[in-house]
Amino acid sequence: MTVHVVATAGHVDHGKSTLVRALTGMEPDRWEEERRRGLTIDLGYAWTTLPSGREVAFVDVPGHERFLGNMLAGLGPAPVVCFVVAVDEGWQAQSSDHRDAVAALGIERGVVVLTRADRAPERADAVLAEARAQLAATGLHDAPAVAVSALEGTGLAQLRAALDDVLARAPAPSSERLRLWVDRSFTITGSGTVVTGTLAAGSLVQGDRLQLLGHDGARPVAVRGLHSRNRPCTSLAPVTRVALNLRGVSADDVRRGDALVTPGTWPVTDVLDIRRTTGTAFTAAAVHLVVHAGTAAVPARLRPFDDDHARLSLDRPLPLVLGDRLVLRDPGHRSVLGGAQVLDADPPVLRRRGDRGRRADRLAGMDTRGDVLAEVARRGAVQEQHLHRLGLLPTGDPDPPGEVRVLGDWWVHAPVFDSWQQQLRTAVEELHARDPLAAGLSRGAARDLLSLPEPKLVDAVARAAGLEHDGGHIRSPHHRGDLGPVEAALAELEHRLATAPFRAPEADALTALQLGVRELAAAERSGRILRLRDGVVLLPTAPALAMRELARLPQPFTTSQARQALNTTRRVAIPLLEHLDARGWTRRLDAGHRTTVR
Ligand SMILES: Nc1nc2c(ncn2[C@@H]2O[C@H](COP(=O)(O)OP(=O)(O)OP(=O)(O)O)[C@@H](O)[C@H]2O)c(=O)[nH]1
Ligand SMILES: [Mg+2]
Repeated sequence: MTVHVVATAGHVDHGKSTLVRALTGMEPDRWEEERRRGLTIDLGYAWTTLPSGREVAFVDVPGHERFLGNMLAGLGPAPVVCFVVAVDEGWQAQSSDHRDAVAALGIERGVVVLTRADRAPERADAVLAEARAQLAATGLHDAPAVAVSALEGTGLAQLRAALDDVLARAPAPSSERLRLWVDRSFTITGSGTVVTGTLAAGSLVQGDRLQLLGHDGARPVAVRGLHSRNRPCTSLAPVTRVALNLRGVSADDVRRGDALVTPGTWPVTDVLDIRRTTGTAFTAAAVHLVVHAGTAAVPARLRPFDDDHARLSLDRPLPLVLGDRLVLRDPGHRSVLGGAQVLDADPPVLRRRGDRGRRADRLAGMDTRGDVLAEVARRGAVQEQHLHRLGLLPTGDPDPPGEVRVLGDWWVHAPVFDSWQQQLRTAVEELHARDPLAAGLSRGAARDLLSLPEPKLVDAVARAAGLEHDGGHIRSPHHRGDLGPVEAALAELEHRLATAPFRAPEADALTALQLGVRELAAAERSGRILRLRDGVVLLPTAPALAMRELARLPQPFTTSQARQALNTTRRVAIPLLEHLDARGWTRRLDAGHRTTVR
């Protein structure tokens, strides 16, 4: 069952926690210190059922500027917000910070709640007008607004109805690949490690094996148990608040900002190319920033390409993908610097002069839905799974663009594939010309020549190029006949065997002709001779000729009868008969007898 997740936002003391308390009957300020000081410090969690039966969980955030990081961890994964402004105080400094965060995160759904309405009912209209003006450039520009007094209970019914209405129109979240940003971890006696978070993408089933992308690397974990709103469940779909009992990790080793993911399905990256969506131009921004993504806050270095595009180097890798929203903060200031969207979670290394300029142009032309052809073109060859990971392919079995060749699980840009074929053909032909006896280009040499990312691709390129490949070598099918320096000796051998087809030359006769192992192997590869065991060399036609003679013999026949019929020696007859057995042309009955097979 879906539990919609709604975060609060708004200036310190404007009544966010009081509102959540009034709506849910639960206490969002979990800490004694918070209740004593009347101030939210960390995230609070509470839930209720709306009149429609829709379930909603609130993530209550602190308003005080000192806890901006906590606020962003709460707002980051939440798709909907209750934006609170107290009518007696009106718009304040942290109202602006939280507005900037809402804008940076691209949050488009929510309700504007005018709180503490009992204190200055006459100001409600003016405060709403101010809030509308301030939120005009955000996704909340046309959000419904409700005036509420949590103290007197007025407006709460209207607020519940407005929330119901907003949530009814929320788009279905993706349930494909899991990414759960952890916001809390603790130990429960008897159960062990529990982590909580807002499940915004992907589903969870008890027993799932996940990857924990932690502050100090990745480790496998298993889901022992699942809870949502303090109730045990066997599976959960997004969006919802979840608590997971994990096996394989202690509570101290999991922190806010870690993420649980389906193993291998997200790019985990510390270099990103991004586009500014809101806030300060990159060229005017500080170099050292803090980047907030999900519940994570990571120091980072910003290198602008221009006002709107930059390369971001993170202090630790995060599971981020095309289109993800980031909030950028200048650690020297407590406010939000602006927002950005990930354009490339696997950007190219920029080495040469002019690379930066070209990259800037390319980024300016990119859109956040991604351009799979451009990405394949840039990489030359890329695995389909990697394109999925980067968020460049829709789910299912996507059709590749026309200029992409699919080789197994690799997508190769057509011009690159063509040039690989051309290069391989040229290299093979050059080799044959240089060394007619060579077996061909080794697969390893071919892979190096083309800088192929995977050895398997060699075969596909060779096949497409019309080259032969077996026995670890690639050669031209046209490389037949002329064997260069050994051609004369081979012609002599052919001449002798043409007159006496089963009189295989003795070893010293081959030596006299200067036909060594290498020369004979080359001759065999080009189909000029047949080599049998024990150094027996015949013409490729010998087996068929032999069969003609053997068929005339009374069946079964002995080795000796065969030797006489073929007018040859035991040295040749035995390997030849074994060759015929192996081809299935003759069958051996016992130690001394064979028959021909029809
Ligand atoms: N009169 C009146 N007072 C309210 C109302 N809502 C909240 N308050 C008071 O406003 C003060 C702040 O309320 P909180 O709910 O703690 O405010 P907050 O926004 O959660 O504050 P932080 O979490 O610290 O940002 C408390 O003294 C509340 O009693 C209301 O509707 N009417
Ligand atoms: Mg509070």
